[in-house]
Amino acid sequence: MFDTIRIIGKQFRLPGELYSYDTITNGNINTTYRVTYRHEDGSTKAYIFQRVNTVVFSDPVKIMRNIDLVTSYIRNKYPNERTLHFHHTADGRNYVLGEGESFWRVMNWVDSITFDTCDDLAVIAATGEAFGHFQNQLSDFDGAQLYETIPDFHNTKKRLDTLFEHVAQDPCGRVKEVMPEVEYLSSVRLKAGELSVRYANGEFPVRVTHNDTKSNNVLFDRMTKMPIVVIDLDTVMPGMAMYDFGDAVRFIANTAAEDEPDVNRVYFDTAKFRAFCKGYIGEVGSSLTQQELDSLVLAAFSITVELSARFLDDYITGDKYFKTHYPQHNLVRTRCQLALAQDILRKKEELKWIVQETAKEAAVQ
Ligand code: GN1
Ligand code: MG
Repeated sequence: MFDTIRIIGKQFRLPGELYSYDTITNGNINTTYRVTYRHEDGSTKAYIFQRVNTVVFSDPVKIMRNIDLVTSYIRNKYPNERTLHFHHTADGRNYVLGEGESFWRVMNWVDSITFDTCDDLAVIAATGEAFGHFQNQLSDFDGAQLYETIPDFHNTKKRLDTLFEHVAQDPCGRVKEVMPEVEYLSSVRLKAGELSVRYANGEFPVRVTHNDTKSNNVLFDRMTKMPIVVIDLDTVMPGMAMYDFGDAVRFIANTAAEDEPDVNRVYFDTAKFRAFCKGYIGEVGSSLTQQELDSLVLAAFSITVELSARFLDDYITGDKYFKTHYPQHNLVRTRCQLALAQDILRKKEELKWIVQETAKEAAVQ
């Protein structure tokens, strides 16, 4: 790996000598390294090297163009804010091809911390602010310029349709192990697909959205615990604002990890939800339509069901999409997300009330 990284770094003309690297393990798709170079005077500089998964992202050159468009737009509009900085080759490309058609990009490493799980309500509110701010930053960016990285990425109805097609085909003979999960998903199919159908019918504004709003996609300052920048721009595409909200709370308000094997530990934490709402609605509340606001809780449920359907689909079709760390990893993820979805449904009236109260408070401030 050392040699591979050195060859890639050379093409980006990084100064100094390659010194060390380690793997960053929290992505499920791309492969990410933190790489350090040492300069002649003994100082060091760190970078993020990323090998893009070209099975999932079939046209990564276009993704890099999207990222370029989005980051330069934000840089021009907010010159004093931190944006991601990607390196370029001598001929001006922000990527290089390595051995075996591998696709690499390099960005500056930002000294920061990220939160996979978090109990600090102030940090959760700040995460809401960061994603809300990201949405505001792109509120007048023309989404038509963007290549659609993965079509129907958050089309929950289609995700469920695909799952049930694969259940019928049962390509790996695993469906018999997952009948309770399939039955539950079948019982909530219509409800979970509702917002994506209404979006396709033009009932909600088309916004430019992040589409992967896990809390670990916000970099925080180690000392102040304030957000520095939103990362992972691979799936920035036109979409529904409330799905960004929903995906974020799915992740941050879970009392356990996304792949917690003991479903008795999996709950939707209403205090964390309230904290995220405060940050997010405080930022974007005034620009959301009433229909969007009214759909935030259903979006949280829908995307949690969507994730369980995606994990289950991957499980029954042979674990080809998400990285797995043990044989039943996708099934464990499925069950965890289903437990979470059920809890969201149980608490939905309370959650809707929290949204309304937060929106009222944001409006009077
Ligand atoms: C994938 O690789 P990562 O962690 O950024 C996935 C998201 C899922 C997430 C679940 C392109 O994101 O949609 O929500 O795993 N990204 C893609 O952890 O499918
Ligand atoms: Mg991602």
